[in-house]
Amino acid sequence: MTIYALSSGPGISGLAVIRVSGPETKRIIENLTNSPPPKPRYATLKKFSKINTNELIDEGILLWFPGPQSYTGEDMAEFHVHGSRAVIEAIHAAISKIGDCRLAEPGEFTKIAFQNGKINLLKAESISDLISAETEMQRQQAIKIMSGKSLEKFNDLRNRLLKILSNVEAKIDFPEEDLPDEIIKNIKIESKKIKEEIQKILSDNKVGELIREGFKIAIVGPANAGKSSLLNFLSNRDVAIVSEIAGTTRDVIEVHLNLDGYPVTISDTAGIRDSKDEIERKGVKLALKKAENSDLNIILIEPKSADFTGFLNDLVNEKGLIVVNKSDLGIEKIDQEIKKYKPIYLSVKEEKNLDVLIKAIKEKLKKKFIKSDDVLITRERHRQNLEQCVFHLNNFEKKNSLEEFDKASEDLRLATRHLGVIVGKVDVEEILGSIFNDFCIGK
Ligand SMILES: Nc1nc2c(ncn2[C@@H]2O[C@H](COP(=O)(O)OP(=O)(O)OP(=O)(O)O)[C@@H](O)[C@H]2O)c(=O)[nH]1
Ligand SMILES: [Mg+2]
Repeated sequence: MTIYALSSGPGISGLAVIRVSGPETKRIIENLTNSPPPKPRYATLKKFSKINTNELIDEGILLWFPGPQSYTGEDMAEFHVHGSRAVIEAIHAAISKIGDCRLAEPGEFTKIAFQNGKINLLKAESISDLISAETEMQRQQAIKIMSGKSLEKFNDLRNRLLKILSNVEAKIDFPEEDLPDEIIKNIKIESKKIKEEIQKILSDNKVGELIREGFKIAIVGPANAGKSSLLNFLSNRDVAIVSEIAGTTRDVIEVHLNLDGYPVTISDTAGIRDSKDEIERKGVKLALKKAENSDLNIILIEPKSADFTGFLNDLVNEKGLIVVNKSDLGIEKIDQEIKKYKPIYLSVKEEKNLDVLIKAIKEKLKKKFIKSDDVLITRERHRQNLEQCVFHLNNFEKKNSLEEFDKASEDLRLATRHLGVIVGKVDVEEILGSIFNDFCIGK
């Protein structure tokens, strides 16, 4: 099957790139250009016409990549045309008329590249991360992983485990031959060393995942405190409805921001109060869930609703930043209890002290994003497999290797397998779906 898709972004643009991969690529080129494929990997100006009628669609650049020297390893072509919807649709329609061609699924080009051994799984993931990078930090991380930084490490650990495994299996295959004590001792030392290296990789405060997914900030607090006003200010546009009616926001509204290079996701949430309205009650539930799963909570209150009993009390912890909005209305009446927390006094309306709030947020970010060149984990998937690997190595250590060689080798095999899953060296069909579905079409 040959696949095709728009690889450049949607919407009107100067140029659009339509990518094709598969055995029919050559025929597509011949049919659309009425000529044989141009010199491989050379940009060639061509006229693209409708099939059968020969009516000109557009003029543009054609690139022909005969397999296996292509991104996917199959025959591939790129049509660079003018970026209007009509041109793109006409090219798509022309290609679709050729048998055995269909629109690509999200991430399918990269999936084929992986299946054809052109790239490993870590590289595939980092390509996806690079495509969706919104900040410099995210770009740097993606390119680091892409260039093989973590692949090398995981491969090295895996190869060392395989070596131990082969020693243990030799003992099973030739039980009458005694393994020298030296080797048995070394097996234990080396497996412990590997385990400790993995544990070190795991103790990274999840910085890699934080950079990839963005630092999660939730704005929570009582109804009408000015949460949506604050989100609008921070994102510099009107994303959320602001009104004097308490209970305006129901759904969680999320905005991705680049805060001095730090990737953050800010969520505005429903004001927390007892409500008879079922929809509002659902919104409050979502708000509390957001607060629970966030990295930082801006607890926004206003002077008159500064009551720290109930839910607010639960939110005051080390990831909570207490902020009193509407300070323009006077802060004299504020409770001593609240003053104790040294809140930030804000006025979104008069744009007062917002710089103090931003500075406080950045302080928190700095602590979390302690720059570490050792970060190798960027996804939960990597973490889980490494944890599983440690689990099996622990089991291995507990076994008396002299008497339980069979079971011990199974522990090692499982530990090795988990490292293999990270880089894609085992049967990974079941995890492929979840990885490549994150891509957009055309990648
Ligand atoms: N005086 C004053 N009014 C403000 C300030 N910030 C917001 N407001 C007003 O407070 C009202 C509520 O603002 P919102 O941003 O909708 O409040 P909210 O916390 O999102 O409210 P819910 O979504 O209902 O929970 C609006 O009328 C705002 O204009 C401020 O700093 N000072
Ligand atoms: Mg609101």
